[in-house]
Amino acid sequence: MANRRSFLKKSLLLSFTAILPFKFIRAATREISDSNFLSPASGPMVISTWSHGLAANEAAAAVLAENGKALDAVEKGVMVPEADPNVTSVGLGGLPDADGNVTLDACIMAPNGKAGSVTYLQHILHPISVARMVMEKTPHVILSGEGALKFALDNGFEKTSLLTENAKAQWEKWKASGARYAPQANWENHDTIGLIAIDNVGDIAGACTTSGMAFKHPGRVGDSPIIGAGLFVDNKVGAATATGEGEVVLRTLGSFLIVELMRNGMSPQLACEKAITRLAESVHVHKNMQVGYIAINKAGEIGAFALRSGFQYALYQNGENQLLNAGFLLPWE
Ligand code: SD4
Repeated sequence: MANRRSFLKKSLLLSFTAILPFKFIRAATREISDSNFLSPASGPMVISTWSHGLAANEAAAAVLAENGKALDAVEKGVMVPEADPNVTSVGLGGLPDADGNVTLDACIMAPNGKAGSVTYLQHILHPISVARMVMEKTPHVILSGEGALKFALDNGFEKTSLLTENAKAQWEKWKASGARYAPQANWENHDTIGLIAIDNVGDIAGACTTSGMAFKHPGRVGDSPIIGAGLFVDNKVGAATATGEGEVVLRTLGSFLIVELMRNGMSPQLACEKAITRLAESVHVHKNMQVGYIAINKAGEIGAFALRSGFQYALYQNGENQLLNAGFLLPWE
């Protein structure tokens, strides 16, 4: 009954807003958005995907401890796995595409709603910083491939070899096996980093960076650099970020969906669960498919959920940094 009443209230407001000028529309929609009534988080927080998120959280938290901004914190945070050769799914040391080239996707989103992204970028150690520069120095949101590389080089970034001996050996083994590309998203400690931070003034920013799926088709771009798919931030509501098989995150626009569900009053946990169930209902779920989401709302409540078991996330709060297991929808077959 209560649901029906709030649905009617929303419908009435929405049909009414169709004839109102913009200023009034904003006031009306604010009225029906429960999450706007949450009081802001007390103290800084950082949440990120997988166990490599622990070190990333530490770096982000160090920025926040100096009263730094959420935007600086998320960039500094994800730069840690980007530079770590032992993380084989992000930046340096990332597993290459089918041709043996390491190609990187990254995006960043600021509390003011601005966003920057690079896709299919090669030879640059910190794609997240190039994405930030796209946001801050250009009128664009996404730069891709050769154009993104040219932009980076023109702006002082240097070319680096990103293919480590280990990644090269894994690629050679894969090639020698004659295997065709098949998505395998749940390799322990081998996945995208998505990181969200809330700073001391309660502002929210997010960053997401990856080398994408190992041995992917050359030219392939995943969900991670696509605003609304791999990451979405709305400073009034909250933020969400994704890891796992990018194609299905792209087709269901998971991070945007989660933030919209939170805008309509859903908790981050329920919103992550809803996004996973929606995905499982709307795509063909194959036996190696994994997708994980994390989310946070303006009040600092968090959510995490995955399609399958094994998804872990790192949470930094009240000076404590811990690795947690997310709930999941389906067992591995
Ligand atoms: C992609 N979502 O490129 C990324 C890869 C990933 O766990 O997150 N793997 O599709």
